[in-house]
Amino acid sequence: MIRRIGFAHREVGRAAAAAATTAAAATVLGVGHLVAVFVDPASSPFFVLGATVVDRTPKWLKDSAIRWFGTNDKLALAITMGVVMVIAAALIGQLARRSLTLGACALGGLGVVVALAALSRPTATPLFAAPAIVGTGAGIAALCALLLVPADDDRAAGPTRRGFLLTLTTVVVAAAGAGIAGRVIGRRLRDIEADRASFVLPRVAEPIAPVAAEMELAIPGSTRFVTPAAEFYRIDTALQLPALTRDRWRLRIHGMVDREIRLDFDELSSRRAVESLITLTCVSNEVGGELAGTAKWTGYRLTDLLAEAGPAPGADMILSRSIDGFTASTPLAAVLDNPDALLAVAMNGAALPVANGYPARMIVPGLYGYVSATKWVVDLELTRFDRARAYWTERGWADRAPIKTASRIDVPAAFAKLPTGLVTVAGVAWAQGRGIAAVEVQVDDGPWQRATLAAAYSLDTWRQWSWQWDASPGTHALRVRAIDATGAVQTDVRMTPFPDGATGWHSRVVTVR
Ligand SMILES: Nc1nc2c(c(=O)[nH]1)N[C@H]1C(S)=C(S)[C@@H](COP(=O)(O)O)O[C@H]1N2
Ligand SMILES: [Mo]
Repeated sequence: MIRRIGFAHREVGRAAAAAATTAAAATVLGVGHLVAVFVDPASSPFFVLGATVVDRTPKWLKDSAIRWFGTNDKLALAITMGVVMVIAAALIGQLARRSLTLGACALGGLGVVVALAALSRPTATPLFAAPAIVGTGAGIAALCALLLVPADDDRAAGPTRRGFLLTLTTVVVAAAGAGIAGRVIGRRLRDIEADRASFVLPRVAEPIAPVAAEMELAIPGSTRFVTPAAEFYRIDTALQLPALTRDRWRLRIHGMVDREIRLDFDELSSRRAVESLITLTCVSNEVGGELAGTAKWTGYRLTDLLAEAGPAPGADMILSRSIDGFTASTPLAAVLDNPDALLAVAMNGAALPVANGYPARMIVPGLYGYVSATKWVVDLELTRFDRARAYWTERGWADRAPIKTASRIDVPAAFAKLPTGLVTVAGVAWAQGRGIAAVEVQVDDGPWQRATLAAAYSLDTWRQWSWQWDASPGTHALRVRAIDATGAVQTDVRMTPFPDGATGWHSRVVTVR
């Protein structure tokens, strides 16, 4: 005798339905993350969603997010996304409670949206859809396991609580397990830290001058002349750091050139290595902000690499591209014949940290990072400003972005309470390409007074300054401004970072008693 095996919809309450769909959504993400290990880390549904949100966020919201959360903006995004997903899953739960088919269709629909978003990532291959599709399949299966019971099972309408809770726990543990397994296997497969550890610093034929003692004022609380790699600011659009090992790295130089060039890391390493000490600055740095740092970069002259390709007449832009799809447009003139414009492979005598571009990045003195400092760089296309745009210039930021003169008070701290008498006021000032000639400090509406400058290393590095203040009781405003080596005084006109860098004098209020 043949018995038809059927299933019946399990009757659950609102909360249980929400829990079931949330567990199903977690399955989509967990299983998707595991599958992504074998496709590409960037195809993981969670990162696809995050990266799509980052790229589509309107500029004003992105700026506010950076202002509110600073460098925690990525954590804030992850939490917001998590909350939105739980709410969406709970809503689908109410649908699934009435009709499992409708619930499964809603989940499947979202899966298709994520798969399409994955396919439109800059580095996508057709396989990028796989994690979302497989993950969604697993999510729907989990939902069925939770909301269906065998039809002949008279417990369907009876005391199903224990069975449900057991299945729920199993699904949540399996989803988390898949996600964690994805992370662990992913780390093993692309053990980027092991790759970094085996990096050997290239031998530099002519080392640059060392940093002399007079360049470092060593005032407690004030910025050090060379920024340790671990303290270097980090700004990029990458939610997940690219894990690009040296053996998989390739550089292609193409476009308006006589000969297209392709290099692997070994071939790059056979070129002549050089060093330069450069202060890198982010255009998003607010007046008094911390998004600048100085490091010794080791690498290969961009002008030498470009000469191998032979830029065609008429080319005026290098469009550099990162493995993660980020692009920057650098004026060719800023690089040609500039011995300090580098394809850098090391920072302060060690391999670049992964967050700062391992295994290779661009460094061009005098230009804000978004138009010059592409990390994880794999492609240089020679083109023209009237033909191409880059990640941020497409979003309204300036095409040409030389770094503006800036000065900053590091000590005393904002709103510090100080004893009457001698107080050391100190900080840094930069005007890459021009050099700092003087720094002046003003207390309240008093006269501008010259600070003492540390010795200059080069025009392209910041300079420390300090000033002894005979502080009298009361609340005072300290203000700083720099004068560059062309004689231009730093402007007091307040400008926002958008579209080409903030201006204005940095000031701090302190109380003396
Ligand atoms: N691939 C990639 N490279 C990038 C960016 C990015 O978002 N992606 N941001 C640029 C910006 S805006 C700056 S200021 C510098 C910052 O470099 P750092 O993180 O090493 O300090 O990197 C540049 N290179
Ligand atoms: Mo930046």
